[in-house]
Amino acid sequence: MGILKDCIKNKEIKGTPIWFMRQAGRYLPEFRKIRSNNSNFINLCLNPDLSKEITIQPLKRFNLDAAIVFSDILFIPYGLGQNVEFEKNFGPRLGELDIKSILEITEKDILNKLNPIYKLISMTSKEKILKDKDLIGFVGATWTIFLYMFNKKSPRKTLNEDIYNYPNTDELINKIIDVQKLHIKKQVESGATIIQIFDSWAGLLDEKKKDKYIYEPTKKIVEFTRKLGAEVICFPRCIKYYKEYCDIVGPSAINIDYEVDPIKIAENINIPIQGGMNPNCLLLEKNDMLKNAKKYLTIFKNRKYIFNLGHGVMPETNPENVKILVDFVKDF
Ligand code: 1CP
Repeated sequence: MGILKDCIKNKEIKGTPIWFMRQAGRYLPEFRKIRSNNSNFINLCLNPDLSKEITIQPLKRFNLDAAIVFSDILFIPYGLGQNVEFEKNFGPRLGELDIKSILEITEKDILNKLNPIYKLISMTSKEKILKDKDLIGFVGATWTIFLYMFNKKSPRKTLNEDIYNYPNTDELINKIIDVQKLHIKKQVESGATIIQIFDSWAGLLDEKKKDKYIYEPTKKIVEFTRKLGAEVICFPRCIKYYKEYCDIVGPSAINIDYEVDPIKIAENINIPIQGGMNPNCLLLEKNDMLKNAKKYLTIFKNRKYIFNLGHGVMPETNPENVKILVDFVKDF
């Protein structure tokens, strides 16, 4: 456990904790090397030796305060028996949504599929490089998982509204919640100290439906996780109701996207804040990048703030810029 968890728990800490979403991945040549020899992304994630190595790669280069488990939110549909593949230049492609077999699948079957992830977490948590640092486990939020399972591919910018008429919505949502809880419990037992909940497509939901699809399920997951003794960071991306979300869902910390005004967030939300800066800033010339970082650090200087981005690191990012940014935040 490290300063990230201390910051979330409102303890006195020195400096600003920092980590990045997608800190492991295609912008790192050492990742591309492993990836080029492992064309099947699912199998790569389910290989604990390789996924452990990828998880700690960014910590070998940069002075980060946490590692995030190298895995994917789509392991929940995968665990439920829906086929999941990642296609080059297309993204995820999911198979038929066979509701009958999904509702019948047992915990034992699910764990048989997901056990390599817990082995990866357990192995990674024992690495020396993580001493006094946090290991972040994660799940996709119920709405985002339901959306991928229904849509069978990335929705990109538009929602297929037929999702609201899916006949087995309640049963499927309850089943997803069961697997989310199981997956979180196993991650925490294996050594994850913090859980992040990614609701990447929260912004696509018709706001009038947020109680059913976002608040009710996410509140359950957050309460469950906090009872396990882990802290929960929620990232409901591109919503316009962050304050109400925090009040109702009750996460330990909230990650903000880059569309929302950080000044308003600082004024209205009292829990620790994470992220915000546009990942494109890492593609700018050094001084412009740091000017943007300074803006976030200044706005949140009297608050518990975890430096991160408003979405994941872009594949085009120069690792040298990441290093400059991390050192700048650490010296600020
Ligand atoms: O090499 C490749 O082609 C695979 C690219 C890749 C990677 C590196 C995918 C495919 N997933 C991941 C890892 C991943 N995914 C992590 C690892 C840890 C880290 O952050 O370093 C995490 C936390 C995720 C979470 C994830 N997967 C999210 C939530 C965060 C977000 O980006 O909004 C989502 C939506 C996914 C689905 C997914 N996985 C991969 C792709 C291409 C997508 C689709 C994104 C989309 O629909 O646009």
